[in-house]
Amino acid sequence: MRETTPQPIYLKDYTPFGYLIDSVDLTFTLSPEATRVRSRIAFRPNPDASDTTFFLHGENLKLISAAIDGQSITPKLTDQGLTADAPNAPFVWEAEVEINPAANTALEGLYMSNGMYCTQCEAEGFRKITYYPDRPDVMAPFTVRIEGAEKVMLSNGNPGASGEGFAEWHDPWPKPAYLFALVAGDLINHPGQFTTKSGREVELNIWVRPGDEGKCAFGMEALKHSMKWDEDVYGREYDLDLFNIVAVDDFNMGAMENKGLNIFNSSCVLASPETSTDGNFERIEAIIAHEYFHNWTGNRITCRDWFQLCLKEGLTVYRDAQFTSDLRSAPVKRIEDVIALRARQFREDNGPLAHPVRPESFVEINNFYTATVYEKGAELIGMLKTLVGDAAYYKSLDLYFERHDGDAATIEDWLKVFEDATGRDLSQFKRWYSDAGTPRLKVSDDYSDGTYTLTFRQSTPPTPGQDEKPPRVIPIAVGLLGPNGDEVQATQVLEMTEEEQSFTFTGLAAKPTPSILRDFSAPMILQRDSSNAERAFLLAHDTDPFNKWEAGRALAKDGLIAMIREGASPDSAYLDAITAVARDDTLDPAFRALAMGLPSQDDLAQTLFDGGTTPNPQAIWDALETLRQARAQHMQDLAPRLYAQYQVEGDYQPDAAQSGARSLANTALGLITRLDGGAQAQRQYDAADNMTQQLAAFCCLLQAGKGEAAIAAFYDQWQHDRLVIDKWFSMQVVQAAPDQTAAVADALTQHADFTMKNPNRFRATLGALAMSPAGFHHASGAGYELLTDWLIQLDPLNPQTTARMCSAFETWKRYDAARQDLIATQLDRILATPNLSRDTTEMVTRIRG
Ligand code: 0A1
Ligand code: ZN
Repeated sequence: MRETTPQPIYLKDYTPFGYLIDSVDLTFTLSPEATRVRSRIAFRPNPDASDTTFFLHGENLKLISAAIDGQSITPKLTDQGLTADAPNAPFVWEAEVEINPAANTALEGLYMSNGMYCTQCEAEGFRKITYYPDRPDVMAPFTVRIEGAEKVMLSNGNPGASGEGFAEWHDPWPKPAYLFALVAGDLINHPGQFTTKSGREVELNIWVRPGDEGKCAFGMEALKHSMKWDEDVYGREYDLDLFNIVAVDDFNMGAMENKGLNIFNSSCVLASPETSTDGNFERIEAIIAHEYFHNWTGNRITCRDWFQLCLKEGLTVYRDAQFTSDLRSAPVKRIEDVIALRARQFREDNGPLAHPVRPESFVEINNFYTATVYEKGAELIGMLKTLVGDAAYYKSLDLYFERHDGDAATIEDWLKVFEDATGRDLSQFKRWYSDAGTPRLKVSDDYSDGTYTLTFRQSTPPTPGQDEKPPRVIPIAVGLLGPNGDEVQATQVLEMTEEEQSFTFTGLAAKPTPSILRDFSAPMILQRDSSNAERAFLLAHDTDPFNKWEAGRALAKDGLIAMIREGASPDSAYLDAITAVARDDTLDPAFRALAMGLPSQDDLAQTLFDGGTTPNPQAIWDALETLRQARAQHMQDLAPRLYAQYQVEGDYQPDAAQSGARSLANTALGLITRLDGGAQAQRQYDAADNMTQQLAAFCCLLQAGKGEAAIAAFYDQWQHDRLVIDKWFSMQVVQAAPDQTAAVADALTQHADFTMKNPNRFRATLGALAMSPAGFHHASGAGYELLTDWLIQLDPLNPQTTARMCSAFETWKRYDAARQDLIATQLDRILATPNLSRDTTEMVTRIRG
């Protein structure tokens, strides 16, 4: 156990820093174990600040020297930084520190990855590089000189002088320290070029380790599309002469938007048809766009403090989703996003880690890069757009960029822009930012004399620290269908502001069927007692693709719940309706594949729990298996036809059309495998010339218990490719039978290629265990114990990744007493670990409750 409890930081305590910075000059002399960092920073008193304490953050730094205005000084040092007496006038701070990148396994600050120097400074990593006011509201232009023997030495902004053993960089745009980046190593660039709409010629590069240069072309095209899209849709142009992307193997997150020098987890940028699936391509395109879009939403306008994280993240996720919708299929993207939102954010919002989109306190900010801040944050932007309308949304965004360019802004600033641009009062909307928890929306209806009335009731369950939740404003998009399936009322956005509110529709010839929360217009749980017949009707006729999909999902879910709770047989209404959708060649194949997907084990567990039933993970798994088998039988004629019809001929393209076809064909392969024991999957595996086909077949073979040869063959073929081998690790765990999951994961941790120093590999193995509910929650408790063993081992090396993975336990209160006891024992074991990191302590303490 830690000696001292880490203290929370509160939003309400914000005060500005006592000094402004006019310029930062840094000189790095690189050496793996003893890098020297010299800083020269021009400070001046901040006229808007009352607290003039001169405090600079700094952690794990060896201070060599410090001076103010050329006079050597001896600052007062603590674990967190230093204080010194500063003049009440402009002054120059100079310091030299030594750091050890090779020993930095936490991957925050300056570290080494495969012999390459790399930085990660968001959120508070810069303080591990040098003494600095490491807070996002302190912005400054940076000039950087890197001295070293590395072939390539990069930093933010535009290049300056360079020569044998040195490279200089200047970033003219004032930025907070979290956007600082430095990369140095033996790298190769894949070059590109973009001309902005006002004629600026921008040099583009993707820098990779030798051997990876063949996997950059797709990322480069995605970058160019992103640059063009941001000009076309938001009027935002790039503002430097150079834009660099670097791929790094050891990275805690997906990617990072450092000004002019984005750093990517290699899994989020490297792509080739042979090694990446269609899903990988789509994700890479979205992440490249996301990081690029941060140049305006995050970098030019940054956050005043870390409580405002959703200001940049919610908006940027929303923008990248718009981009993907424009480039690919909007309905498919929306359905995928809602599946992910429910899986990650609803889960978080309904458990001990629930927090507002804008939290009011934190112990460790790294623990707040969450689905709530990102994904729910993006939903809030979408709701705002729905409420004010498209034209007013873009007008507000123009005002936001005009008013706040160069600022470190707040959610208040953001909402004020919308209020000023539209004349609306958004005080009730602000509750979406301050109140945690997923609201429930109960619906009832009534029809008489041509008038149809929909009555809604909103409520939000209590979350940690928040018992009462006043009603919020909710945009409820509704359409009505007549008895023959025609739409009698096109989509209309109802604005709900009360706890209970009714809306009427007149002039209807017959009682309509409502299609509620179209396009998932608000992140809520809709509670409506609806018949199978109504769901099948909406699945067949709804003109809103999201709600059409949702109807099928609800039908499947109701049937599964009845199977789990009452031992019912697979629902024939579902089987007939879903077969009709699968057969309907007028529908987008990608949509059909999504419609044929089933609710996840975790989604079913949450629904059972909400309905007062303790979920039994094994029973959930059994019901899903039974339904899958029944479906395979029900579609035994259709599946081979779909499989043959949607084989893609010709060159592989990762676009929406081809990937949709492959997705439907591979869904069909899953059905076929249940009847032929894997013969077709083996043929596909043997013939596959791209990773989508190979991995889908591999997955089917593992499911069918016929994976042994493929496991060996896959490894032989791909052992040189770390990203593909990550798939090999995770697929074996995910596809294991529940009573084998922990043993399979355990055995893989003994494999020569397993390393806990690489977050991707760790997640591929132990994250896969945590994401396999029946296996992880197996009654033996072996899954809990194995994960805990490894989290305890990882924590001293990499607290950030350890803490994030503790969320595997966040649903523990749903389960029976025996499982809760087993989990509590493991949580206590983590908490009792000597010198546990602040990150993990905070997470486990919150989960334990
Ligand atoms: N801002 C990045 C995500 C990110 C956050 C923290 C990191 O290290 C602690 C790394 C990346 C994004 O939204 O893409
Ligand atoms: Zn982001």
